[in-house]
Amino acid sequence: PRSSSTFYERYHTLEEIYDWINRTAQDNPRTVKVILIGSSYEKRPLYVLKLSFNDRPNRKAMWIDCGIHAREWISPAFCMWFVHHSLSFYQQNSEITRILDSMDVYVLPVMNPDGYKYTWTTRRWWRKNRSISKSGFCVGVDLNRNFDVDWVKGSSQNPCEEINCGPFPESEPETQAVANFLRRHKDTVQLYITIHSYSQMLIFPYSYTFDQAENHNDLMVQEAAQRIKRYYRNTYTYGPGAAILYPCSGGSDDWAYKLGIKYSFTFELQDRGEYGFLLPPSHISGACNEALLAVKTVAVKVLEK
Ligand code: ING
Ligand code: ZN
Repeated sequence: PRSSSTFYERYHTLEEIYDWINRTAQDNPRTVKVILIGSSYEKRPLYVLKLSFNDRPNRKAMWIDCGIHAREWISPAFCMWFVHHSLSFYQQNSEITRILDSMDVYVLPVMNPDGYKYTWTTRRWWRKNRSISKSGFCVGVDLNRNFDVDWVKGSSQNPCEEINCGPFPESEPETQAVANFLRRHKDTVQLYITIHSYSQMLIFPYSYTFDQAENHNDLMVQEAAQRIKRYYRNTYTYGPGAAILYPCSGGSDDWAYKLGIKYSFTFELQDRGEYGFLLPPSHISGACNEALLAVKTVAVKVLEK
């Protein structure tokens, strides 16, 4: 058997993640702040950690959200891994130092706390949030179909379905909280990353149309995929969502892009289907390290622009 795993190599309950958020801020009072950006349908807080390593004015910023989809447990685990790595390797690792010296980083570890909780207590395969439809008959909106971009095309208005886009754009409090925060910070946020699983893909706009993004060539992150291949021997595909996955509207990355955040990505972490959403804890470190390499690669690229 393997030697015992660390805190970051395990999956955590929602309560453990909330405790970790508070502890992380308490232990790093000069660099980490907790921002309450809203609350979920069931009134759980949506906390963002702001990492800020100096207070130069007009700093750039990047945003990472995790846990839009409840069953993708590697996603919140990645946000925790990323924060831990940033705090541990600032001034040790050159890339993370460079990034944190020039950018504030906003991290939302669990965008869908109600759904996440539900996967721990009741149904491991739950994807959506937990809002009750008007008819009262079905539960849950797919938050990654609820953003206000070409809303309803390629999704479903049936609340009983897995990819239900909700009754209207931004109908869900979780979507509103994120969209409002990004609207308020769009002048500084230059990079938007949302973490999903699984399939090992680095996706960028557009997903709602086959049109090419105006800075398509800048978004082609072959360098990130190549580095993952070289260091971790794992294959990630990359390209616009509509072309490499499936066309669909209401996604957060397309919405952030159209808001004006010109570097906008959906990263789909491990694996490629062997374990799928049930990625074993022993794979957390590998999955997170390679995703971290991709995040660092695109962040440095944004700084160089
Ligand atoms: N995949 C994403 C989904 O919401 C996606 C793919 C990316 C859709 C970008 C829209 C925009 O279906 C997973 N695994 O959730
Ligand atoms: Zn997802």
